[in-house]
Amino acid sequence: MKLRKTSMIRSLIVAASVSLMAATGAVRAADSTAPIVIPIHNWSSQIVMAYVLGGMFEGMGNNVEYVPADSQAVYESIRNGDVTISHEVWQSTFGKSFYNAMEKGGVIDVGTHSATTLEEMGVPTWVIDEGLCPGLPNWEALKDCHENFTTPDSGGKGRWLEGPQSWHGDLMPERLTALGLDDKWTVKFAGGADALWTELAAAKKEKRGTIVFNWTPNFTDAEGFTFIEFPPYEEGCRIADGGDGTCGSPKGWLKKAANYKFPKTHPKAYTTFSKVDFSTTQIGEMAALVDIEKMDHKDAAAKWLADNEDVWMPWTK
Ligand code: TMO
Repeated sequence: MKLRKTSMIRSLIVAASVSLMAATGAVRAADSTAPIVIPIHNWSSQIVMAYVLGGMFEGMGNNVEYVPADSQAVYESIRNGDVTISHEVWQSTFGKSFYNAMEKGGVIDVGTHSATTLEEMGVPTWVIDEGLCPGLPNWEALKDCHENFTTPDSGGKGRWLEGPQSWHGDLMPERLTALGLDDKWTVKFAGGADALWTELAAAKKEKRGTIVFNWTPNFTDAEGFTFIEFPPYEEGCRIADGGDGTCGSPKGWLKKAANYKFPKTHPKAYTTFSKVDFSTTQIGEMAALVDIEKMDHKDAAAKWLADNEDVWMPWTK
């Protein structure tokens, strides 16, 4: 009886000290001095947020490296450890690459921002107010208004100005064909996001119709931009996923991803990254600092960090 009690107490003590060691181990573990590699893509909020997160990590004593990266191929780079994180995984455009990399192993889901997303063709709202395509935002209105959207390079068809082809490949040309609109409309790809904003400004000045690819959260939320409503998105509806390709984009999520070793190599930075959660307004602000205020991305990030300590400081604790 006595012996039994002693051994019970002993095993309790062992259990307690093991969990104490685990707890202090977790608290004491220092982040590796190896750099946290943050990708830089080709739209403003992503670049500003890269420097916002980098600034937070550096403030915690981490080393940070920024690498320009293709926004689709980056998930393979995260998987093999060349890149550490992705802080703006947009469902419509990158969901497939993200899940493909996760399935191969090496990429983890680090949570979802509060902001919900939409990446879709649309018009500045004044185009609707001016009656340049009666019936918008319903897509069927496009059957009857292409003459108001022709450009010198569009061969008499209405033009959709898509983002860079690196974002969606042939998603939009395939959709035009699937909807039976390709005899009246054609897709041109912008060289970069700036070309979309230049087009919005030019069309407004010339009071001509324009249809461009855009997304929310973005700086354009504040000015009034209306996304076209296509047949609803369903899993597998795109040509690339075996569907008929008529569907629009999902009202989607915005996630964070990381290499699976990040929680081990940089436990503090990982914990901070897991708490990072931006709203539609905050992401729109980051884009606006560059695309409206014309600030350099790094200066915009420094300003955002200075103005929003109450938002991000608690994440680093
Ligand atoms: C990924 N993007 C925000 C450009 O659609």
